[in-house]
Amino acid sequence: MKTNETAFANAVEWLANARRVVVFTGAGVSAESGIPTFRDQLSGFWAQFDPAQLATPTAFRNDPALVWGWYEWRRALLAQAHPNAAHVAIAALVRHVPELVLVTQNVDDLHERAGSKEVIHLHGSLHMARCFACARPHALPKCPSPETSASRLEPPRCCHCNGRVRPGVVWFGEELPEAELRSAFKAARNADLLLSIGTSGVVYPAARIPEIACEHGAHVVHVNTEPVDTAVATSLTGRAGEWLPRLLRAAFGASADL
Ligand code: BJW
Ligand code: ZN
Repeated sequence: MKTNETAFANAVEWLANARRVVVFTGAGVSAESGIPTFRDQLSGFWAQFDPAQLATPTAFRNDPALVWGWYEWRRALLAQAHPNAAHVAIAALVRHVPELVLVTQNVDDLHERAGSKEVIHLHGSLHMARCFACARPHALPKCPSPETSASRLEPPRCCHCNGRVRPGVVWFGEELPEAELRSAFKAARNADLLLSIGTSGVVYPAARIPEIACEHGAHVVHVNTEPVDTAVATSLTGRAGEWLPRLLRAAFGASADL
């Protein structure tokens, strides 16, 4: 693997000359905003809860109050969170490259709150809910302040069919939104630079996006607190909130406008 210095110099040059950039983000981009990631050993959601118990349609069928309570707790946590320096740098990047496509696996709205427009959400949103039975959308009330831990909560009922309301996110075994996935794959095929920020890259089909970009000749740069072991991509090891502003300033100088 290349050192951070060499990797950084390469990343700066690629970014400064890039025409079509894809930024692909995962839970790590929101970690510095206080939103737990999924798979970090100490703080990740999965360290406390078994994902198979919470992020599947079967889990919701078996114990809707457990699942709804967990998502409401996360929604409350998000309401108190703010975009961090990584979200801000990504939002600023659009002013410096001819084409930028932002694709996120996250169900939070921190990219939008930092100023990014047209964010492709592959795994849905915490703010969209729908009926588990008839799929009609359901408006969510303002969320309560977060308790110290998630607690059980009965989901609301659909006003059309009285079915249970479920979170508008993509669970394991469910299809990703077709148009969003198609747009993301297309952008990856056309990219000359792909920045993969704060994702473990283990969940498919989203994890295909950096692979596709690489297969089509793009430079791929991973920014992650853990070293990303890859022969073909470049890896910047450390926090996204530190690397991204540095990268923009080095590529675009004072006009980086962060
Ligand atoms: C920092 C940092 C800092 C920390 N700075 N970095 C091929 C092979 C094997 C299995 C499959 C396959 N294709 C499909 C599957 C099955 C499955 C899957 O991928 N399983 C694998 C886990 C094995 N995929 C699916 O089921 C998908 N659906 C599907 O394939 O449907 C097919 C179908 C076809 C026809 C009919 C029906 C179906 C759906 C996947 C949905 C994923 N959903 C979740 C939950 C969303 C809702 C919610 O939020 O609760 O999405 S799971 C969870 O993982 C969430 C995330 O978006 C996703 C990715 O996680 P992410 O973002 O990478 O987070 P972490 O925690 O893993 O990583 C964080 C990283 O940040 C770490 O690396 C840290 O080091 C780093 N970090 N702080 C920089 N400050
Ligand atoms: Zn309904």
